[in-house]
Amino acid sequence: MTRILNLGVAQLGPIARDESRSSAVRRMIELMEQAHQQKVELIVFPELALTTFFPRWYLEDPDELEAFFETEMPNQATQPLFDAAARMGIGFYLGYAELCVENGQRHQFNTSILVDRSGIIIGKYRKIHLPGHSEHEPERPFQHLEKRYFETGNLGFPAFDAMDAKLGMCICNDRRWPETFRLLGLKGVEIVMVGYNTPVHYPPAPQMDHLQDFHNHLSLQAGAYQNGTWVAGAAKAGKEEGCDLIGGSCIVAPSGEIMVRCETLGDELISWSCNLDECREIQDNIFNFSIHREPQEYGALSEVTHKR
Ligand code: CDT
Repeated sequence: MTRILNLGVAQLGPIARDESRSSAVRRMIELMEQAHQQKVELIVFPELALTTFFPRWYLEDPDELEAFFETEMPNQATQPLFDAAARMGIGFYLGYAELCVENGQRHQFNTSILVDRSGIIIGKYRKIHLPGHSEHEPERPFQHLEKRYFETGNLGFPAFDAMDAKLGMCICNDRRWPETFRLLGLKGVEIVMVGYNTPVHYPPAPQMDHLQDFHNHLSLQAGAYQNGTWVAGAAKAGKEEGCDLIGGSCIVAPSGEIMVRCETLGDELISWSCNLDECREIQDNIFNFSIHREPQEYGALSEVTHKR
């Protein structure tokens, strides 16, 4: 029997610095209710979806920084989202800033979780490709301090068997790296979920600003096609604290075609009935890895030193 999964992407408009998590969660539940009307089974929310994109500021006060992190999940503010998901029977991907203690060490990660249709966390991913810089660069109109505030993820690129599908996650900048999609592709993923916050203005190379939407879709579409997987990209979009973020949230088919995309820069839901068996049309043919890959020639890809 054909395997169809009704997939939703819930784009969020800006979240102000003083907007509470409860308010962001209320907005997400509204989108989840719309998704329920459309019989969505799995919904993708953005990266760092509970707060404003705080890496745009150099925060010297540790308490001020820590206030953007979650120390447990679910917690008081997010429990209503988990309850709504269980009530409606919708699984979800959610991005947030994670502060945890592992083996006696304190860690900060840019994290996403996968929650099943009964409201239970069944998967976690910690962002591996952290963009930006680690020191204050006051000459920039805004900072991108992910390298200062987060550690490189330590969970690899896991794939999860859930909802009768093979599911993978990545976060924002990860989507620009073919290695991300290929590592998930090697595990046979059928849907890759990715949340993002992408400023229109890229201070180190502003000549690229007009290409931000194009590069977003180029990356998502290439990742989908080259691995024969559905891809769902969820933006936090619009003018957030004076910084313009791209939208363009979309669902891409294994063929690389965008099947549906958001048209606004605000809270907006899109959905698509994804035929998971379409993955095989690519995975069994043009990108049949076991027949056509030549990994003995790819050694340099895993060497640690890069020279230009
Ligand atoms: N959040 C995130 O990873 N954003 C980056 C911005 C460009 S690099 C400063 C992205 O890849 O979209």
